[in-house]
Amino acid sequence: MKFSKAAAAIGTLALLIGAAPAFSHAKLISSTPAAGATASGVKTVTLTFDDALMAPLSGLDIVMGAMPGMAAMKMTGVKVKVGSGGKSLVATLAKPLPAGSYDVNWHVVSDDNHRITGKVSFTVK
Ligand SMILES: [Cu+2]
Repeated sequence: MKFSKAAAAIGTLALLIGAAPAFSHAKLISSTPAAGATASGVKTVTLTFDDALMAPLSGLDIVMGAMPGMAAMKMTGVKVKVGSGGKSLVATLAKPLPAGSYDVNWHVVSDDNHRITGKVSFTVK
């Protein structure tokens, strides 16, 4: 009798925990260009997450990879905003990215206040 009450309590607790994640940290779902892709004429980079982002605490840098005779270089003139719907970061460049390899280093904060970071790499030809 006691055991089944305890089991019932644990079952209820498990249900509550299972239902709890109203707050969760944001996960990257997709990007344009996609990770590992080779693209051309890239003037916009979009990262799409599964959760609404806090705009003041979310952003990204686009870094052109090192090439013979040239160190890695953070691209300037990049405007970053949270896209309509609140779940994406949209970076707009003044001109299309030159040929090279790129890392997009991103950081986002969503409703659980956790700062999540990651990297998306792609190539421009
Ligand atoms: Cu979190």
